[in-house]
Amino acid sequence: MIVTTLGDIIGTERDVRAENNNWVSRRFLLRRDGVGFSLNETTIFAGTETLIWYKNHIEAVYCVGGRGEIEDLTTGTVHPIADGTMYALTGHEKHHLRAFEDMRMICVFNPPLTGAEDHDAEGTYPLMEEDD
Ligand code: 9YT
Repeated sequence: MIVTTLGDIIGTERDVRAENNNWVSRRFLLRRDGVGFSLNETTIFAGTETLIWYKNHIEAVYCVGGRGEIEDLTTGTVHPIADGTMYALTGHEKHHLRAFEDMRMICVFNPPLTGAEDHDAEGTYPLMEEDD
């Protein structure tokens, strides 16, 4: 059994801040934990817009606080996000994520993140061969 608190993660290598300062991701479960997916709590900061395109991963996101929207760039559809909204990028949809307030998001990735992934210019995470 793995039992962890947010306080255990803050300030460690599992506490990853985007280079563009749009978000911070606290990575509770990573590939090395061996459960087959990764689990993060991400805060998307108010006033930010982030381009994301997970070509190599499926991500499911459950919002537990704050307000924003996701624009599916494959269709142009904009979906509001608030506490209680879930979205799953089942088609690797390229999207814009906009936060009107700080949004707390619980994020699951398959395949699991390995450690320190940050978005590249396209908003993609590489498929890592080795754990960080
Ligand atoms: C919701 C989302 O995709 N935010 C970007 C960060 C990502 N969830 C992560 O690495 O935790």
